[in-house]
Amino acid sequence: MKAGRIKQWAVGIAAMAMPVFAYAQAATAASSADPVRWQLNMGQGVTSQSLNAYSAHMYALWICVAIGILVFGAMGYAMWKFRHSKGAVPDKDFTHSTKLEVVWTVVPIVLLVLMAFPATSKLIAMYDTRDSAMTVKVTGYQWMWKYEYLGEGVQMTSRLDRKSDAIRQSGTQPTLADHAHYLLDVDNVLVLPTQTKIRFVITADDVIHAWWVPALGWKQDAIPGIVNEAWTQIEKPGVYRGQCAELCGKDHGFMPIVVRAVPKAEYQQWLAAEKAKNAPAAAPVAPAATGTGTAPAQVDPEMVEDVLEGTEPTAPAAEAAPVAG
Ligand SMILES: [Cu+2]
Repeated sequence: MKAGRIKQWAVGIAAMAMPVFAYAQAATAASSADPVRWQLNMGQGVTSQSLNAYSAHMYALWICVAIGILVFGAMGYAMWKFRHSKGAVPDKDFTHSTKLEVVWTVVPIVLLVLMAFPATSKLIAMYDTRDSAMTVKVTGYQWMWKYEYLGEGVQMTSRLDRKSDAIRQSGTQPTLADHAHYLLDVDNVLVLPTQTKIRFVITADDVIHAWWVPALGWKQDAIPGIVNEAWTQIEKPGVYRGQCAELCGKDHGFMPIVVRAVPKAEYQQWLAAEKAKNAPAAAPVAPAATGTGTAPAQVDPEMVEDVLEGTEPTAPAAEAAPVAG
């Protein structure tokens, strides 16, 4: 065999072995949600939805592999067995075979039905947002995200981290050493509890964006005037990164998403700390009803705390306000 022929065979065999490499990689890729160098297969993610997507994908892939082996095997066999040098003569009278036509129509239909059944049940589960323990409202803006923990009074905006922003504006080509997560870091991460069914309501304020974290297994459009739903239940703690997945303007590539999933207890601590941060430092206690020009009285922080906790009634305004003279 000539060198060129050997090379062709090598490339062909390597290409056919791709699914096997991808399969072999699956075990290592599962330990991290971040993509790895030379990763061939999709990630398995950290939710039931992402695992569903992964298994549907592998199911279809193996069907494709079987079809590939059968079709290319039959072609290879025919080309080898009935080659010209061995005196093979083409059958010039053959036009069609009804039997074969039925087979190559029915077999693909059966395969499609076999794939559609599990895919449909997984898709239905994906849209079932019932019985969620909490709701996070996600709003897309040019070019950042806003997260509101509904009913908790906690909200934040999340935009590209300063370091990525500085690098991108400097025009230099960053290396992994400059920034391990260049353009995939934010100032405020979305903190979520693990083992909890979380419902998302997703919308946008200006143009269409899409909220996408691959490890969660779905993406959802964020459309102005429309509220889309999605849900997740993250199985293991970790940091999961994503990006806006809808071309939304010149800085579309600079509105990453970072989810930090933590155990439930840690999430409660974080939530309490956020609430304390958001609480007004000094509630305005009974301001003077009429403008007397006097400075407001010094507020007792302990009393403010009691008022916030509801153990101390606020002083009636009439009592605190000095009589205007
Ligand atoms: Cu966007």
